Amino acid sequence: MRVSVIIPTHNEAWAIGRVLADLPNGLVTEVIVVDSNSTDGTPEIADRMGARVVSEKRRGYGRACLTGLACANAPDVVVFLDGDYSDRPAELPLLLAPISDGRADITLGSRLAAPQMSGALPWHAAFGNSLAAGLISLLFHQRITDLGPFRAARADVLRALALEETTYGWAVEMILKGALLGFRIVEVPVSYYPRIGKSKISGTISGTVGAAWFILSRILFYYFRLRRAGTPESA
Ligand SMILES: Nc1nc2c(ncn2[C@@H]2O[C@H](COP(=O)(O)OP(=O)(O)O)[C@@H](O)[C@H]2O)c(=O)[nH]1
Ligand SMILES: [Mg+2]
Repeated sequence: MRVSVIIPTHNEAWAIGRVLADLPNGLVTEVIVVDSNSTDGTPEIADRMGARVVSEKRRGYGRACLTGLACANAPDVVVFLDGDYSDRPAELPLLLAPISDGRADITLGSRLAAPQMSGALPWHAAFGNSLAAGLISLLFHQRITDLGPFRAARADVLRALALEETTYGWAVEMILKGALLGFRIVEVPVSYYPRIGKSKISGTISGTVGAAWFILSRILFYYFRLRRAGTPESA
């Protein structure tokens, strides 16, 4: 199984080395670090450690993931992982197992499924993620507990989803479209630790407001699209 790991980074020099060092040997075919304008040496460290570094000057979390996806070299499975060492790369096999066993098309690492490391997720992020996951469970009948960034999917499934969210909507687009198209989404509990370095998203006001808006609006957009599709057209 060819596994490509995509890591978006913006100034993660203190963390990226540990993230790359902890990726399990032998499981990963290629590692792509998609860097946006870091000024702290992140791309140089990633390059020294053997990752393929792709520069994406346009900011946006989803944009970085999409650029990485476009650069991946014939993967069977694509893994998305943050570069801040909050998730543990050593837990990658947990995400791959349901896919390689043929039980899942998409696996989501949930930080909220098991008792959480205290303080690792800011309270508003834990609340927002639980709320969004609850809404998705209710409206899409797709039981999830979190919208975590550490996730994996079959490459052909990702192609079928035609992902296009370039910012915070990335967190939900894969899940909502995956559920609508009937793909098997399986959640696995992962551990989560306080990040190294400074947050670019949930630790900022603009990131928090932007994420809340995009996530909620996308959930409602796809829900109403689902309802329209399920309602016979009136003549
Ligand atoms: N390439 C790229 N990476 C980004 C961008 N914004 C955030 N990241 C990276 O995305 C990951 C998640 O961001 P983070 O600050 O940890 O968000 P948080 O977990 O919500 O606090 C980290 O590896 C960041 O360096 C961006 O605009 N471009
Ligand atoms: Mg983070």
